[in-house]
Amino acid sequence: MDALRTGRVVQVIAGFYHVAVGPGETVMCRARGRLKGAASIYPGDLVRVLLFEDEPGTGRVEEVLPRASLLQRPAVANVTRVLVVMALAQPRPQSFLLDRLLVLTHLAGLEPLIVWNKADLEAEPESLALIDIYRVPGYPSVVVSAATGRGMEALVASLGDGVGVLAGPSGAGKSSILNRLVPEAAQETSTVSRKSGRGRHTTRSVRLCRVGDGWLADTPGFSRLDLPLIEPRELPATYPEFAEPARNCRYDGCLHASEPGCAVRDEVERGTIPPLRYEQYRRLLDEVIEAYRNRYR
Ligand SMILES: Nc1nc2c(ncn2[C@@H]2O[C@H](COP(=O)(O)OP(=O)(O)OP(=O)(O)O)[C@@H](O)[C@H]2O)c(=O)[nH]1
Ligand SMILES: [Mg+2]
Ligand SMILES: [Zn+2]
Repeated sequence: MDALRTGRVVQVIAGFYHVAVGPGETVMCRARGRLKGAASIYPGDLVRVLLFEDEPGTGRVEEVLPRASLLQRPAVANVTRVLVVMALAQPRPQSFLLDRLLVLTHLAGLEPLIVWNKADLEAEPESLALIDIYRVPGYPSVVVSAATGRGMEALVASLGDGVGVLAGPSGAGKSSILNRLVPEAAQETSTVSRKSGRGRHTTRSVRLCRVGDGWLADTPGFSRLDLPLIEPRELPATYPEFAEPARNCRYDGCLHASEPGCAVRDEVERGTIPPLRYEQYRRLLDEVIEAYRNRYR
């Protein structure tokens, strides 16, 4: 009798679904006819799989269990945490890019973990100061080094039994962190890039790696990041440290820009909200307002 099991889709390649059905046990599956179609099953999905006993290691996806969330770019289902990786040095951390990533994470309804990497290197004082500036309730953070292994337990602990994706600029050390945690992943990555060389495949498929009790996926880095089109009033809600003071702003829907009686600005003056965070918020707000104004163009 063929057995039905629940598993986690860890990779999707050319119509084949690699499904982890037990510790170290992955089966290659096709999907049942009615589930077919490019967009119906994603890495991170929990699925019911029929294991073919006469062909060990293979099976068929019978059903996709209800999905808690679907992250776009990279398309990963059921993500519970976005690990936003920034190097403390080489390259220097980019706090405005970090803000964008944090806003995007919030808009996707997901929890971030700020990962300050390359702690083994000497960093500039302004870079190190960011660790404190971003110590905001709702933004847990860890200081790590993929080179030495420092801080890796904390990172794994924050993942728990959930699904995490590594996000961040190119060169921050996302792949290095994953390789540190999952040495087998390193081998595969290096073979792939050696083989494909310069004419690299742009559509690299996402793969979830087992990390502790959870799953972690690498993503390609970037140097710029646009926010989706949102209404300006949606932006302040993505800043956790604004939530409390915003209740005391004189006007409902205060954008904490130049409105009179803005309690968020009071906190900035008092120093409880770091000026850098606020100034960058204003820059991002201007950008959002501008994009919103031009939305029909
Ligand atoms: N000293 C030091 N170097 C690191 C550390 N982590 C990564 N690196 C180096 O930084 C460079 C970039 O690391 P990657 O892991 O490729 O960075 P990435 O974020 O995956 O970059 P993309 O794939 O381009 O997005 C490599 O030369 C790594 O060896 C670290 O903790 N300490
Ligand atoms: Mg990488
Ligand atoms: Zn305000």
